Amino acid sequence: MALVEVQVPDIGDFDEVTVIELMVKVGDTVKAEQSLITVESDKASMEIPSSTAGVVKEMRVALGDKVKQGSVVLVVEAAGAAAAPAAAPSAAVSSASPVVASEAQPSSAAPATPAASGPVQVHVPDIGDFKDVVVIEVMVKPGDAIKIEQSLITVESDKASMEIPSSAAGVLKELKVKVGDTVNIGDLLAVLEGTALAAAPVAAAAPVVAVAVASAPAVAPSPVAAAAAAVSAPAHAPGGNTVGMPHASPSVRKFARELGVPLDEVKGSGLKGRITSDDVQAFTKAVMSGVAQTKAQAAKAPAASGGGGSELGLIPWPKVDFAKFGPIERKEMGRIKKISGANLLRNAIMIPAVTNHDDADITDLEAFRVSTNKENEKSGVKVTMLAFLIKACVAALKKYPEFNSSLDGDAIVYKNYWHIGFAADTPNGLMVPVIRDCDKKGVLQISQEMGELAKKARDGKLGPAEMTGATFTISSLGGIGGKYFTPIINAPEVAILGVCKSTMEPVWDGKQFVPRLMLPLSLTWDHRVIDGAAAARFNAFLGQILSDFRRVLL
Ligand code: CAO
Repeated sequence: MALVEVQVPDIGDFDEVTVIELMVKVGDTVKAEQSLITVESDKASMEIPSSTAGVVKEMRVALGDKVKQGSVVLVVEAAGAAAAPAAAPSAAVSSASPVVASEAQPSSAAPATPAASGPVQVHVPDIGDFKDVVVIEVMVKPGDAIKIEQSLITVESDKASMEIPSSAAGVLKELKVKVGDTVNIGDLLAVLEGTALAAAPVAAAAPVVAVAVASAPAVAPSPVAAAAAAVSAPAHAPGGNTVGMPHASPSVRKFARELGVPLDEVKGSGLKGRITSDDVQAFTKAVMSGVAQTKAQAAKAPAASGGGGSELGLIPWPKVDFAKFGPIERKEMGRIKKISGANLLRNAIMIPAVTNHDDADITDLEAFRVSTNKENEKSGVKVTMLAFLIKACVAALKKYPEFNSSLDGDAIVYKNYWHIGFAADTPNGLMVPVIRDCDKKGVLQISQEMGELAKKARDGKLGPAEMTGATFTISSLGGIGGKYFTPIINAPEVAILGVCKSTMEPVWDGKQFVPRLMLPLSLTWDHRVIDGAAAARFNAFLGQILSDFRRVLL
């Protein structure tokens, strides 16, 4: 198999262009005419296609390199005579010189009426080989004052995108196209109200910035490529045009369109902030995994911000100018707060949740915990009340398995494993690390794992596997204070236990009031799966275990 050097073909007037995107890498199989790199001048960006099919053996250019006609882009091991139309590398180059840049000659079918006043018609100028291009963006609106050469619309074929400039100046009276229309050379685009502004001189009136063409199976250089010698395009730097078009090549735009990705929301990681196909993929993954939202999703889903809500038939969230009432400081919410906010809202709205409050006598357990910690002082592992609670909850979950289940359509899924999540307060927001197989672990091991996971959570180092798979969650505010609260169920779990600070209270023992250390418990449960009697029994059983921990063994 022959090694073929793929070179930069005739790119018209452009002397030296910068490589701004590498679209293939060593080892990739490329098709003839597949785009290999994107280059950019100050006027246009172009995708350079491969002259031959095969496997990329060597890249000869890097990001930021300057290239010109004849520069070797890469070396391809040709896939065979049929796939490599050229007999020799040099011939391959000339056969693959499909670059369309710009052309400056106004089309005879695209006249600009040079009127100083009265209506001025603006037509689609000569756009070379392209037919039935789609309007993908309209950059102006009626009433706008239009300058000569100001871009009016962007059109796109599957190979290139182009901004169509105005051939005259004036106030836009009527726009004859909309997004989604297909247009051809000579089509009427807009009518400008003639003003004192001069109409465009013909030579400067119909420049088209042709952006990026990846394939043109012409054996000879295409006529438009030849016309590129006459480029006099206005300076619409592809990434920095005045209308805020995202900086991306046509193939990336097409890719984004196919996936339904709003390109203006994608952050470009390429040179000069250019959006690459990897960026589009990463954005898609982030949205699919729930890490990010598109603006449209955010507008629909009333996440933690309290916006939206229209789908529930609610009145809109109040919009208040707080600054009117006093000084304010606005801070965007962090990523974790946004994600947990959206989850909490869904869980609060979708689950018919009820909370039962109860108290557990932990006087003896606390005494045992304190003495255990004294004995274990040297081990460095501090036994916490939460670790005892986890163990006690596992016993209650085993006795009342519906609390360790999930709803799946009309079925209840009972889990024969006991992974317990615990809410951890972190500088970035609420996180819920999960301790697995708590039925198989002792209180010491649970305490140790809890300490490690809580530290990881605070350091923002928890992995996804450490936050998933819980069957029941405990949210403890015991170290902070409070009496009772109503925790929100962590779906798809069906119950959560909230714990507050234990306090010494007078408890009637049948003969007298005695001081006992009482722990406030708040159990929230999903009424679709659990009923009130079961919840009361669960709490009572939990209370019994906590007051006499030997019951865990039964
Ligand atoms: N009653 C009284 N004191 C308690 C207690 C309780 N129920 N639970 C813990 N304490 C005490 C501990 O004994 C410890 O005291 P010492 O320092 O004297 O030993 C102190 O409070 C601090 O405990 P801790 O917070 O370090 O340990 P923990 O095991 O109780 O909690 C963790 C660990 C990660 C759950 C906790 O740090 C945390 O983040 N809590 C907040 C959870 C939260 O935000 N929940 C709300 C979710 S809904 O928005």
